Amino acid sequence: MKITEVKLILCSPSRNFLTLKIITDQGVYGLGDATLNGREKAVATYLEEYCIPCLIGKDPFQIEDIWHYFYVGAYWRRGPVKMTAISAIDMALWDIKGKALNIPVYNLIGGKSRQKILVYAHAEGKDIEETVDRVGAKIDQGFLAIRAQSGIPGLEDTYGVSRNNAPYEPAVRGNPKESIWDTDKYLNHIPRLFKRLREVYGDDIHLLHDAHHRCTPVEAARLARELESCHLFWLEDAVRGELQEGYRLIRSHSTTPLAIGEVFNTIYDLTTFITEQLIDYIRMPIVHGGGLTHLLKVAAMASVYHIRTGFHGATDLSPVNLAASLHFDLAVNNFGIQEYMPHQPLVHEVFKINYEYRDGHLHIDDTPGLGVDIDEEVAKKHPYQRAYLPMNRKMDGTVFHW
Ligand code: CS2
Ligand code: MG
Repeated sequence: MKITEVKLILCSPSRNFLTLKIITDQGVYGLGDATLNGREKAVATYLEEYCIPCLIGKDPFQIEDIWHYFYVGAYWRRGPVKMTAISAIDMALWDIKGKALNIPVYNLIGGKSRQKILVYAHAEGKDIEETVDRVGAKIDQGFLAIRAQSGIPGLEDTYGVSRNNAPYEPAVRGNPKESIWDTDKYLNHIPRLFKRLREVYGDDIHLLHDAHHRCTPVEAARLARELESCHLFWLEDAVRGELQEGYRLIRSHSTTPLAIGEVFNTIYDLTTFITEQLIDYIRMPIVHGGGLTHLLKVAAMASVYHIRTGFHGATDLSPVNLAASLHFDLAVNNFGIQEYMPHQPLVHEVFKINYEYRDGHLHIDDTPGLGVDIDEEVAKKHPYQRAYLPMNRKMDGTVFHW
């Protein structure tokens, strides 16, 4: 089997997605998610200029060799653009292999370690009481794990909370939206939110929170310690992760489980986190973390240190990534939880999916390969438009983490 054609499908059914399609001489094709929110065309250019010409003529079954060809062969290492391109190629090759062998991808990577995949939903409100109501609504939908984010008194808006109840889609068309941020207001507010949630819903529901990279280590240590009595499933992105050893301080002050990694793209972003057991869950997703090939190695290393997976699964990661994640989640032993933020209905006019939500879990069928498809004609009806993620400024105007 040989690769004869490679296409990029850039579209925007409610938000931008970039999809790679690798076509072979036997008519079998594979799909890979290549979406990097706010930087889609950077990945498209990387693929068009530097990857696609080298893919033509290759045997798509040689997944491991092709991964290293594009990782080592490029000379320049790591980074979200390069690794998203490699991830998309990797996903598409696993899709081809599964289709050619008539096997769902999970059966190519070890088979089922479980029958269904625990997911967590998002619940957010403008204040504590609205967030409490929104968590209750998710419990009514059968979710067993819920991430709670709320507006912060004194701040006009904050990550994770949509305005006027619209579906939360942070990337906005036009220049980056700038918001005002104040960490002190945030740190005073969040413990109140979770103490209230435990008062209302008790201890059984898994509660999660995303600090979204905005604390310093000592601020995160304070927050994690104050949240200990609320027994969170995890506190996510407590501190930005470039300084891995920064998590030693949090770890020394609290037993609140910690998750990180959605902005990471290789194992090298995680080696200290893993070997010093500074975290409990790895969020680095298939679409940005080097594909199934790399994440299998990451999960294997993590398993030695009692660390589980908790893949990123926001709406800016496409249904192709979610399907690939679900195959992975089914198979690996040290699976923790999968983020599930349902895509808008319009997205499913473009992407045909083989998974569904039931009773707090996602279920994927045995369609060979990844099991998803893309309708290129419908995709053409939703052209790409540049969109940026927001950014924050502190009260004094200093640029800060969103
Ligand atoms: C968030 C994301 O889902 C999460 O945990 O951190 O919504 C993140 O803000 C977006 O994926 C950024 O594109
Ligand atoms: Mg996050």
